[in-house]
Amino acid sequence: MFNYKNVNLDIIQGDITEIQADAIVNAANNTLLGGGGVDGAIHRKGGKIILEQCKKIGGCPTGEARITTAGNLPSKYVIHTVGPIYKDGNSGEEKFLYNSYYNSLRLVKEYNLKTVVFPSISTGAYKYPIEKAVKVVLKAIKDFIDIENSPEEIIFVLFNENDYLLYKNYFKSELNN
Ligand code: AR6
Repeated sequence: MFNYKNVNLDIIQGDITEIQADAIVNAANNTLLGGGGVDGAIHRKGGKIILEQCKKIGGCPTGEARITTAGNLPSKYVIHTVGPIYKDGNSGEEKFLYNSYYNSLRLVKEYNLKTVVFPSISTGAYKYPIEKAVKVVLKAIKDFIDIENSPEEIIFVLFNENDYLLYKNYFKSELNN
């Protein structure tokens, strides 16, 4: 467990659909109509109410975020954000990824939520190199905490052991605790 200012930062290895929190974040696509990876798992386990709400929302631009119920999942809400597809690193990917985390946290605050769980957005099907992504992630959440002093806890869930260890090592090297 790490912390930055008053916010607890946890890094765990596992399946995001099994975690109980106020909100889990979905690595969605612009249609918000589902897909593979985290998105597939969330819609499968959450049930069709999530898809129904996503249809009403009608899509989401890259870097933005939208919120729905979590249906049958143990959390209360799903925040759907769309990370960038990684091309060459010079196509605005960093800013889009930063915005995905930052705008998700804005919704967490707007809904008065205390705990939120993030997967590693864009580092699967969207091919963002995770060693680059983790730097953007920590920058975005620190900037948000600096300004908003919220939420109480942010959990990062990594699916495989290499990603988990990479996150842990990076957070350890950047945060003095
Ligand atoms: N729990 C936690 N992490 C997971 C899970 C899970 N159940 N399943 C996969 N991961 P991805 P993206 C990890 O591809 O790169 C979808 O089709 C995975 O190992 O889910 O943002 C959408 O509809 C990887 O490290 O998201 C979009 O079209 C990370 O989650 C597209 O994929 C993200 O992988 C979005 O691609």
